[in-house]
Amino acid sequence: MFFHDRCFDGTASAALFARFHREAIAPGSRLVPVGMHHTDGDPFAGVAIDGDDNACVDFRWTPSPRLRWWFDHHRTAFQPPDLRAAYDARASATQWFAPEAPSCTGLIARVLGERGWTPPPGLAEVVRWAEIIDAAAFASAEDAISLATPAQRLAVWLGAVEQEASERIARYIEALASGATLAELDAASWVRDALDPVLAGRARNVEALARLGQERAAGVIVFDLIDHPELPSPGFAGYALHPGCRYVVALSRSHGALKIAVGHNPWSPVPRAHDVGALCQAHGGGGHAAVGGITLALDELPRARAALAAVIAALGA
Ligand SMILES: [Mn+2]
Repeated sequence: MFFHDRCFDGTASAALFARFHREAIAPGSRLVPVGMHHTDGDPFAGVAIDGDDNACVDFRWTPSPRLRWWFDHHRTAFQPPDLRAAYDARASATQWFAPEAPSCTGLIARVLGERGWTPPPGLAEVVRWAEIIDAAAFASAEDAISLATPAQRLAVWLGAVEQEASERIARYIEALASGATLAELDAASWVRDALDPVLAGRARNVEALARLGQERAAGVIVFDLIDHPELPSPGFAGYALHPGCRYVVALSRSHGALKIAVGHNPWSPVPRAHDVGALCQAHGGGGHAAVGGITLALDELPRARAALAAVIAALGA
């Protein structure tokens, strides 16, 4: 199971589809989750697609005939773009692309629901939260950065867990697929040991971020965190700190990579004028119309800085 790593929607999609697969396709099958990241080039190069059955959720399409199941809602799902023609020509009955879907988890739930399969209550709650979190469907930036619910805390944990990250994220997916609730996972010791320090440091981090955000083009707030590896990418906190901004762009060094995160402020009075995912794609990344990212290797700082400057210029134009 290939899934969008460190993402609430990606992991929720993996758990939901694994549950369906186990109930309806191959009873007793063992799930092996493989986290995927948006990078330039082919993210599947050198990746073995060698399960007895193979699925990819909330992540790019690959033309490998070994990939049977596929669900995605990223506009940049086809890279290079001519893969779209190959996907359309195949017309597979087990692959779905819905760029208008608020979340991939919601897309999977809808497709399977139309075929008569409904998830157990714990996973139904995960679907509801994926629809809210992936589409930033919160009333305000303050609501978005609230850590009042297990789902929002787990979304933070997914982005922050460092030690044995792939094992723990695989354990999280398996637990959700097996019926654990978000509240149970939020209370689990193997989640709390990484989550509690993040929650404790959150207020301090927001204060530090408040000092670092700079308006580098009209309505474009930039957080350059290269010299602050202790700080997380601001996420929705960028909009809470700069309520009037149009876009937030952050360059950070985390999880062994350089990352540029780009987002349109969902609560901005000014409508979005750019396709953020397409802009990121032009520099080796990908994403959605309103949110995107570029992941580069740690030794590519000059390239990352050039991409950052180009993104700022494009958004400010
Ligand atoms: Mn998604």
